Order: sequence, then structure tokens, then C-alpha cells
Amino acid sequence: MVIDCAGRSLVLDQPVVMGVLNVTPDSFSDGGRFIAADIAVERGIEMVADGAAILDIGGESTRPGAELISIQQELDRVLPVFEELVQAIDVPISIDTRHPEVMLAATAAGAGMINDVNALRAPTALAVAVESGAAVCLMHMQATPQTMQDAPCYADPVLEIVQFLRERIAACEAAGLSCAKIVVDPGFGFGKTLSHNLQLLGHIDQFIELGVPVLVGLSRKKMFGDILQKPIDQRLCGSLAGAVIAAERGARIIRCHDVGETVDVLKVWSAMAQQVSEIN
Ligand code: PT1
Repeated sequence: MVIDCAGRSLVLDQPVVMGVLNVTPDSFSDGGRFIAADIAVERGIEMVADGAAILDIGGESTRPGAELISIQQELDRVLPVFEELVQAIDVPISIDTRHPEVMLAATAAGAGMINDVNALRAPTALAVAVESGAAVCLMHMQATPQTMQDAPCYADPVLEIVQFLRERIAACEAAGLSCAKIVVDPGFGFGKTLSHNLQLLGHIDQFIELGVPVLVGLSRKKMFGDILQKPIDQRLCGSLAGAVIAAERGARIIRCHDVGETVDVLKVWSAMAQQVSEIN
């Protein structure tokens, strides 16, 4: 299966890596190291060399409790990086934003995917996405980044989140977006307890039934901190375990910071999967 990202192809026959490129001074794990555009561009080129099939550029942190920034600040952070990286690499580049103004400017600057943690629920977001020709990632989030971890609550998280994404896919299709341009994401850590996150991870197969590729973002998240009792810089092995579990259950895009390591574990999974399918 191939996703058309405004002219650039994302081939999903095997699970692939989406490299996270935060252009935020308060980014939850990069500590603002990539605030300068040229450093971000260099890091993006490096992630592609390490095997990333797509990059995801974000200027606003959406981790729990993150500070709000203005649209202008977000644009100032991400646009210079898009303008340079689009020239420097061949893989599709995604814009991680909740804001239609940023979607519009980034897709005009060459973004091939809109990754929206708010699943295009902002007024005009859907229309901007359809008009842009970009692919979209629809993510589930309960409440907002500022409040989402206060008291996450579901009767049945898997059922409710699958249903939410089904409704968002329908809204996109009704607005004129082909389902061939849609991927979905359960939204690990976005208004979810450890128990919710683990139920979602174990039931990714139920998201596959939505009929579009599933993306997961697990990298370095608090769920691994909770399980391992380890800080952010010691969650690589936990994140890799999560990536393999997700791939085994059918996820096709793994959003992560540690690109080379994640590419390696996915290559092992893919080698196994290919061998098994050849024999059967
Ligand atoms: C994600 C994601 C994202 N995550 C998509 N986009 C973040 N599609 C940003 C924690 O619990 O999973 N999917 N864009 C980063 N957000 C978080 C959320 C970071 C929770 C950390 C946590 O530690």
C-alpha cells in the first residue's frame, strides 16, 4: 500500500519510521536543542540517512501540560525548516499542528502530510486539508494538552477511540478527502492512563479494521516511565518494545525520536513477517 503525500510516496508494505523533528524550545525530550532552523535541517537529513520514511515537524509541544504559543511563533519555528528540508530530502514531510493557519502555510511550503492531534476538528481545518492535497493523520485526544492528564475517563477506551476515529474518517470523506490519504492514531498519552495506553497497545488490531493505516507515537512517553521507573533519557528499550508490539498487531507507521534503533527492530520484525508469508 502507498500513501500519496502531495506528490511524494509513503510506501507501507512494511512498517516504517516517522522521525520526530521538534522545533520547540520546551520540547519534552529534545530540550530545545533543535530550535535553530539549520540544526533542525541537519537533524532531519540525518534521520533520513538513518532510514526514516517520513519526517514529522512540529513547532508547538502537545505533551501533557505544555505551554500555549501563538500561531505566529509556531509559524516562525517551522516554516524555515520546511523551506530548507523540502529541498534537501526526498521523503514526505509531515506538519504536526492543530492550527489551520499552520497547516495552510506548511503545505504551501511542501508538507505532504498534516498530522493533527485534534483530528481536524478545528473550524476550517478539514477544508484546508482537502484543498492542500496532503495526506492526513487523524489522532484521538481526550480534552486538551493542558488538561488531558487531569482525569482521563472511558467506559471502554478501545471501543470509544475506534468509534471516534471512524467518525473522523467519515467526516474527512464527506469533505472530499480520499480515504487513501488518511491514517489514524490512537493517541498514546493524550488523555490516557497507563491502563488505557496498554489496552490500546494490545488492541491495535481493532484499529486496523478501520481500513486505513495505523500510526503510533510511543517514543519516550510516560507510559514507559511508569512501567520502568526511568526518566525520559532511559526509555529507549521500552519504546523499542512498544514499537515491536505495535508492528506485530498491525501498525504501519512508528513515530519516534530514535530512528536508527527503531528501523533496526522493525527490520527484524519485517524479515520474520516476510519469511512466514512466503511459507504460507
Ligand atoms: C503522537 C504524538 C504526536 N505525540 C501523533 N502526533 C506527540 N500523530 C506529538 C507522555 O505521556 O503520539 N501521535 N505529536 C507528543 N505528545 C506527547 C504526549 C508526548 C504524551 C509525551 C507524552 O509522556
